[in-house]
Amino acid sequence: MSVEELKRYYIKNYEELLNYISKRLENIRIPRTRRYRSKLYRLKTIYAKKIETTYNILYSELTKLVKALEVLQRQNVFYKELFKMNTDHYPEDLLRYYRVRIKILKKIYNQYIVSIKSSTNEYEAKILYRSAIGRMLSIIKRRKRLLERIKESLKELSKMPVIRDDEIKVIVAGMPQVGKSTLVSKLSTAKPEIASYPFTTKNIIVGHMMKEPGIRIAFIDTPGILDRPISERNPIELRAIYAIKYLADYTIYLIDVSPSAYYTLDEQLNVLNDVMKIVGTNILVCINKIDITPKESIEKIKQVIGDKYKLEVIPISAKEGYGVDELLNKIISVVKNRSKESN
Ligand SMILES: Nc1nc2c(ncn2[C@@H]2O[C@H](COP(=O)(O)OP(=O)(O)OP(=O)(O)O)[C@@H](O)[C@H]2O)c(=O)[nH]1
Ligand SMILES: [Mg+2]
Repeated sequence: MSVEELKRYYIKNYEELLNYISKRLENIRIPRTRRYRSKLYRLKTIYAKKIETTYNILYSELTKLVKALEVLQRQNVFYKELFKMNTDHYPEDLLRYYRVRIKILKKIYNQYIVSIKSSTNEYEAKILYRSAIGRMLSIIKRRKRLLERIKESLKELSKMPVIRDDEIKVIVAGMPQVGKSTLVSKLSTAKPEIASYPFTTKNIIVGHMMKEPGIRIAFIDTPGILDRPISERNPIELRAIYAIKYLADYTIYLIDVSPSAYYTLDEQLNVLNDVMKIVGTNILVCINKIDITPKESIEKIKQVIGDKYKLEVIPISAKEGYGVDELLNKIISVVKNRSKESN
């Protein structure tokens, strides 16, 4: 059961649904046979058919939505939090809401289908018909903006990588352009896009590594995070923050202090602070791009971070591969200790 399964549920928004329903209603005709000789009877039959068709479409649409939300509800909390970010609601709340809507829809349908059949003149039948369609549609129309957001969010989530609960999740985080994607591609099977402009990576990307049997590590590449308050962060940065918050078993924080670095050390340490507010000291700092960084800078920064944060620092070059084995060994030893502790 994974988020990929959400692909099976294409949710229509209000306008799409309305279009679909009106097309279907247009095609409903009753032949002028003897059976329908009475004009009233003929009209009532058409109205009843249209009410029934509208009901069936709305019912199956709402049922599909409920099923999709049930799939989402079974996923890792990470996806549910992203969904909450996009829609302002957790799947469980919406499940409750839409299950109630289905009940209301049924009630409206049952009520009108009876009264339309017993209506005694054309005018009355028409009024009943219009009111039935209007009331059934209003179930969805009332919160059409919400429906749109649900649709978009489910679509987005269905494209996200699948994260298994049985693997150790190592998040690679940092400001834009520090070399996160380069490192993840070195460490794992993932082939993320690498480029020399910020925000190249817009989604989380997962690559796997199996160094020893039984140890399955997922390296998770994340979008760059800027040095600014959480309320100003864009949805792309928030994906990274949510991955750190809800997925990380361990975090690698990359910094770039090479002469070509995009951001100052202070900015990068501010973001490190933000990340540490989430994961505590469950984090390892890597100074990346040591192939183009002066030795003195590396030593100085190692010391600053060691003193200030009491964190271990490993200098690496993700591109050239320097220090990458050491980093991997470090991660594996942390992971092993962790699984010993939890046994
Ligand atoms: N010299 C050198 N360049 C590197 C190293 N690691 C990454 N780069 C370069 O830095 C640039 C950015 O690398 P990415 O891996 O795309 O950086 P990122 O952190 O994923 O960037 P965003 O996805 O935009 O946040 C690319 O041009 C890389 O080739 C390194 O160790 N040494
Ligand atoms: Mg990247």
